[in-house]
Amino acid sequence: MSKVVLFAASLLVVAGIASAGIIDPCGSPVDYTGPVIACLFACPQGDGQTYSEAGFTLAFTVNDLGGNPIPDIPASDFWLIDCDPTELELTLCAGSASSAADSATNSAGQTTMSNGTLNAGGCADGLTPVVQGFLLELAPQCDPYCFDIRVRTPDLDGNLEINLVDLANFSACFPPQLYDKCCDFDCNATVNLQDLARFAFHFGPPGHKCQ
Ligand SMILES: [Ca+2]
Ligand SMILES: [Ca+2]
Repeated sequence: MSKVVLFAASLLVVAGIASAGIIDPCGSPVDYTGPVIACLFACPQGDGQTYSEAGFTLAFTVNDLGGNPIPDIPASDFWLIDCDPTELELTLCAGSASSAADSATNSAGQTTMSNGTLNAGGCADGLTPVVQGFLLELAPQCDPYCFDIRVRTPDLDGNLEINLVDLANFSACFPPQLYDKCCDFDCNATVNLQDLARFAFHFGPPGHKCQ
């Protein structure tokens, strides 16, 4: 073997070591199971719906840049963010601590999100899963996933507390006022007594806040 070939071979070994354990965001598929458009009712206090109560589950397989599964990623290293914060805005309690996977990844690099809640205020029309800061991407085009999960919360101004400002905002979208999708907590295209009941349950004082 020539010196050049040996050098190239050692470079490949080093590159292999360097890529081991580094998440490949485009090589780590996420399977969504649920309705075509899901509706998740969330609250900063964390007493909104679980993902399974909203009818959906996300199943993760996390691989490294060499295509090998990454085990033992802590559940708390998974979270969800707003796909499109330009139109609507979701506010997360303590950022990445606002949501988590059900468990650490297993030996196949797999875990799910189904039992947890999203502890957040504001409003969103889609969610992107994040693992250790990497936005996971749909192959082969490698654009971040944006799952059609509508997030509705009684914290209408997104300051992470349900108070009189939110009551005023909710009153401003309750009939006969104009429809506002962020006040439609069950995403059934109307704001009615069911939505009011949900608002009332989460309304302060003492207020529902991040824990
Ligand atoms: Ca608020
Ligand atoms: Ca409604």
